[in-house]
Amino acid sequence: MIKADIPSVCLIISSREIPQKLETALISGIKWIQYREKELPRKEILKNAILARDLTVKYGCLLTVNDYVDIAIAVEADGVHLGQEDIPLEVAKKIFNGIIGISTHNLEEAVEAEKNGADYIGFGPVFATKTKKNALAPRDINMVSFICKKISIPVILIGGIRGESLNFLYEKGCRYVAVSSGILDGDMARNIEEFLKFFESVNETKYC
Ligand code: 3NM
Repeated sequence: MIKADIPSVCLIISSREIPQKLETALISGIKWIQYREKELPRKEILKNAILARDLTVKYGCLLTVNDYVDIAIAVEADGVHLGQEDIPLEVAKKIFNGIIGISTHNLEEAVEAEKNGADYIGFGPVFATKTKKNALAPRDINMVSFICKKISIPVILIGGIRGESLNFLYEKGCRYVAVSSGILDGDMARNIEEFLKFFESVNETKYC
């Protein structure tokens, strides 16, 4: 996996968004979906992951599954996203041949994930979020910036990111974001356009 293969914008959805909001997002041009479900039994998660896989294939979009390597394998997802409490990266690598991302919240975790061969890291929360239960406090922005520059695999910033945050975050070194409420709340098509256009324009003019 090389940096250029990962889309700049990942939309995080739960089961509530499957299938209607998911399809709206796909029609609006989203190229990376993470399916993240913390509440339902695994059987239900599997059913929804199958639906999400069918739709994402139809629209040529990457699908990563949060937490569950077995479900990612079963639905032939492109990737799996693992938290610090999930099965270790080395074990996931043995059984899953796809993109593996790791959630990180400090420099130590970020360096460790890169060293162990993660394809990308998530880093956050950058801002306050209501989407994640028991989220940590927003990370120091200088630390966010340092991580974006120090880590050489893609650093996907997460937590409370909205369209209007993008200029600020870009200046701090951000090249990838994972977003839930900042896209799902309000006019999804308009929000997605704002996110995609931002990264299109910076990739054309400033990215090196
Ligand atoms: N993980 P929103 S913050 C799923 O800090 C998740 O690791 C986070 O949703 C972390 O864009 C977060 O609505 C929530 O804030 C992202």
